[in-house]
Amino acid sequence: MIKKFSTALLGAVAAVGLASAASAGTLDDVKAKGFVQCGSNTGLAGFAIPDASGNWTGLDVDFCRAVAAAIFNDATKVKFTPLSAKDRFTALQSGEIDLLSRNTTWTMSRDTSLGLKFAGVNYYDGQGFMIRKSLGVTSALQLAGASVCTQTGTTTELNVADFFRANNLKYEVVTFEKSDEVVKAYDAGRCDVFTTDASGLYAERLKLTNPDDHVVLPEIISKEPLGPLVRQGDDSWFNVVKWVHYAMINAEELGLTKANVDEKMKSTTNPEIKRFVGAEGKFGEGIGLSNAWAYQIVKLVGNYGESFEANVGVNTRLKIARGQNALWTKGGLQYAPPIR
Ligand SMILES: N[C@@H](CCC(=O)N[C@@H](CS)C(=O)NCC(=O)O)C(=O)O
Repeated sequence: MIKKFSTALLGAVAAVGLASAASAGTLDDVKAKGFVQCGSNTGLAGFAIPDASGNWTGLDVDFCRAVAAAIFNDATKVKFTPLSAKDRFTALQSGEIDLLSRNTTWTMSRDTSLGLKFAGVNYYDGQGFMIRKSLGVTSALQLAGASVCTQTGTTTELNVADFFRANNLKYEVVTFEKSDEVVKAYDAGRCDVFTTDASGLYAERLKLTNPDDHVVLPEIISKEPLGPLVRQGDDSWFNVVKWVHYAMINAEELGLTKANVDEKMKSTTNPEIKRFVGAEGKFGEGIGLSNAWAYQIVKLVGNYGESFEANVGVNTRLKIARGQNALWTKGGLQYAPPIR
């Protein structure tokens, strides 16, 4: 009994020690250094890509900008660290970045055993297959014996193994560490199939010599909820990141856009909008920010739908429909708890 008690006590002491080591105040650090260090993709059209002068754009980039807008009232206070699939988690664990916003799938093991924590889903995705039209294949179930190109350190690798095993199909996998190597290998005909998240297929297809010679098969073989993540043990920072995501979704639901937020703020009698823009309540102060935090996000970056349409939507080169990423009020999955 005594032994049990002392072990439990030791455990509690250890836990307190661990909590104080891990609860390093990222928000205070970010405020002190004056910018957010955001882990991003090395270059994925529509999601995170730098132009020739080093200006980053994309849905995942906008998320980092929204965090900066909420904290600094300045969406440019972000620095990007391009990370491969393999290196992304270590960069976050080591403190090299403040958050990771890079087409990363929320899975149980990533959420529970890496010392990291997902803050939301900014893109509901699933894994698909692309092949040459000339192969005449119309379903992934006809891929017996195919060679498949994928990237190391991704859920893609794991799902493809599951899919072929579950359907009792033989295949050969060709893995690369860099996404450009995967695309080049597929383009050069080193493999029959290119597989990744459907969003990645839309984006990477643009890099192929003749994009129109390729087709995406109808099967979506997995759930890939993609979202930003932070280190475990820093709940204040987790709350900031999580609520920036929810603010972008709530803004869309409330009809607040970059263009109309100033006017709506003045004319509205809607209490939800008043809370959102900080005219009522102290919601920003509650998470260590100014009460205009959410207004700043919309004014400087836009709502979730605006960011989606500008970066990956039907009028962009990627031409992606809202689908599961529509708001819950429009038949999609994007839903945010209320600000109140
Ligand atoms: N969502 C999957 C796949 C993410 C992933 O890394 N996809 C590749 C292929 S589209 C990519 O973005 N590569 C770009 C890079 O390594 O910078 C995961 O989290 O494992």
